[in-house]
Amino acid sequence: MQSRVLLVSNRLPVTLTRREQGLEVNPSVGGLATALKTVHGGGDSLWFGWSGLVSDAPEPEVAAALAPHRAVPIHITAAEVKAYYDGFCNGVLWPLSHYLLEKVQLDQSDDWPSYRAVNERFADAVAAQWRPGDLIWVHDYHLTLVPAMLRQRCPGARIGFFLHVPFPGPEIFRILPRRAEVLRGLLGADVIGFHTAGYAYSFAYSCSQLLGLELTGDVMYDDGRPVRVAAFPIGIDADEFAKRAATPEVKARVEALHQDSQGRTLILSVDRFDYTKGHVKRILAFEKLLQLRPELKEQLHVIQLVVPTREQVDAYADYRSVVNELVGRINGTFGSPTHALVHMLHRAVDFDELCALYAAADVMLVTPLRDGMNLVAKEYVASRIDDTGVLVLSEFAGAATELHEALLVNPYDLEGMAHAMLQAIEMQPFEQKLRMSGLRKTVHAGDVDQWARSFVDALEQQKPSDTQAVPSVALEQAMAIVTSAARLLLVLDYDGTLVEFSNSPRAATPDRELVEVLRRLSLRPGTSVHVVSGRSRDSLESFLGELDLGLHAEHGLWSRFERKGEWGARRPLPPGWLEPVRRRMERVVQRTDGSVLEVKSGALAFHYRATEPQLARRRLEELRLALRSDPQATEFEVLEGSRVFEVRPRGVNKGTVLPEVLAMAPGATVLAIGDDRTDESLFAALPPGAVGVHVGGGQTLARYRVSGVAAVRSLLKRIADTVLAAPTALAR
Ligand code: GDG
Repeated sequence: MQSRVLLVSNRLPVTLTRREQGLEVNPSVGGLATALKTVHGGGDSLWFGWSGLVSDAPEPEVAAALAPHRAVPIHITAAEVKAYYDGFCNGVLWPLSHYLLEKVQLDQSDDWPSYRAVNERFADAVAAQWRPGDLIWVHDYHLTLVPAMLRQRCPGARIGFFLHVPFPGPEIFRILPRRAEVLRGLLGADVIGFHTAGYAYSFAYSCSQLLGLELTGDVMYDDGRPVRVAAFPIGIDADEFAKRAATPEVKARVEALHQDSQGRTLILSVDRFDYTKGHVKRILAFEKLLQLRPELKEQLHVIQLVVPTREQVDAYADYRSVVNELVGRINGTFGSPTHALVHMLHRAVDFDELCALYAAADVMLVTPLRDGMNLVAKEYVASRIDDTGVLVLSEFAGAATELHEALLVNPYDLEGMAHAMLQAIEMQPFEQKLRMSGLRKTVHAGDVDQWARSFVDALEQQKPSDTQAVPSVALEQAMAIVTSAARLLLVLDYDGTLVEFSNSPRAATPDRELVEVLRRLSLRPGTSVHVVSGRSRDSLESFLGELDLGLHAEHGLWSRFERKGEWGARRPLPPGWLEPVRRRMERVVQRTDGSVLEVKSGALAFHYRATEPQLARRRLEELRLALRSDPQATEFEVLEGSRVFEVRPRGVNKGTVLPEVLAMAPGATVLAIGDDRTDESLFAALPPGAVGVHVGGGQTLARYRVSGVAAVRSLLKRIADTVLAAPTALAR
């Protein structure tokens, strides 16, 4: 890690408390502070976050108390604790990320404005300290808007975001009314990290479904800027747990715990007292086990360490009373005056005590209903230095994707869980060893240093986007030539260039702003405007037919050179292969939700913008294979554009239009703009000196690049606004 890192998270690694004698500073409890120890430990980093104190304005003494910890406080008001923290973070995003829809509180109108305001405050504070070369690493669901806010404030910054909770399935995420803002906020980052590939996939899917963005490999282009979306499973400081477990102090505590258990099997769970952690189902499953095997009540000793959390949020209070009642019921039914079966410890313990509990427990139950990763599972494994013990792990914890040798359970299946508990209790030492040694290897190999390093490396490697790499000065110079040219020929693609993509090709109609700029350009002296599109004649005619433009449909198969002019074809039509291929593609569309077949006179386009990406991938494979072996395959070619799979006559491409339109405007300066693979043939056919502009990211033959439709329109407006002082009469 070479660069200075600015860490940004809701809470700081230290917590302040007001005492009579002044401010007291204590380390914050929780995984994040430990996880980022290597990044914040020795180096030249700064950490931005809330100190835990409530205040209406920044307080200089708070900043002074935190300065030695290289921590920068973000003040939070009492109203914001309610609306931002308890409300939108923990009343909406937290339950939604954990699939607990009945707990999602969407009825508080202040929550979102407060969430946005606090995110703004974070972004302002970070931007004030950011220097070129710094890396910014934002953490978790409290701050999803910060990356985009920072991108606005420091456009050249390298920004990473890591989500510690699950990214829910797209159909769950869609419920969030502010879903698009949240996605846009995250997309301000260069690297977005998740615990598992599954969460990364859900995020990418949501971006595709809600914003129309596509993931290629692990990169998504947002307005031309590459955003890497990948899994970086968090680890723990495994060596530290192993080292502590071997100390005489911890060993003595383990011995004492064994004595307390009087030879019984010790079953442990450690979690914040949070409804996602699955206490209720776990206890019910345990009750089932006792009903199944009542004799076990004498042989077992259960310790549940429940760490107080979010005590102000209503849903938590209800949850706590349900759990406490259940434990009372079990102890009442199965316990005896001398042996309370289930012990609840309602407090945090110190690190040695935690290691001792891990090292003493014969069985560890980690059974959350959903969990981003779950560090407790990994900590238990790292503490089992003699390779004994059994981990029972929920398949809905991110850790389950790595810890294959655990006994995986579905926490909603009480009977299944009861059986897994029994299997764990009865597991023979040789099997324990086999499983635990495998788990320990995994946990040590992917420890927290490796996690932090791999994320920071990914961020450091992220090159500035192509958009930024192309010097805007160069495009400026080219535009100066374009706007001052006596004769100007504009050759423009339509979808993705002049208008944004929409789920149905029919819906991408030109808006008033576009019609107006094209009209002004068409009237501009010395200027000819041609739109070259993959669309059909009817579609172009209905969208732009009233304007005095050259229109070229089906990638140049058809052309109309002036308003109300006749359309002429460059090839005889229809081609013989069209009908059988159309029937085949129609059958595919019938079986593919969200897809549309566009039938043109000489081409067929399978649009799958609204199709579930994996299904689309399967259908494309099927089509590719089928068409490759078509008897008339030499007559047509397949062109894959942005969520469109097009079959068209071989040798017809947008570039074939150019010689004709150039002949009609001899000596003109050419400006060609396009976003898609189909526009590359246009760029390839440009004469020397022409200005080719590619819209968005990815490889291109064009010499210049702009970020998106809005940027194209602003170029076109500039041309329309620049009317030459002494226009020459020109052939148009
Ligand atoms: C979020 C995600 C993800 C607990 N009790 C005591 C104590 N702890 C420590 C544990 C562990 C941490 O707190 C809890 O981490 P988890 O991962 O289990 O759960 P969350 O707090 O929900 O964390 C989660 C994590 O972020 C990291 O990305 O894994 O999925 O929900 O480190 O040891 N520590 C001490 N005494 C206690 O009594 N000292």
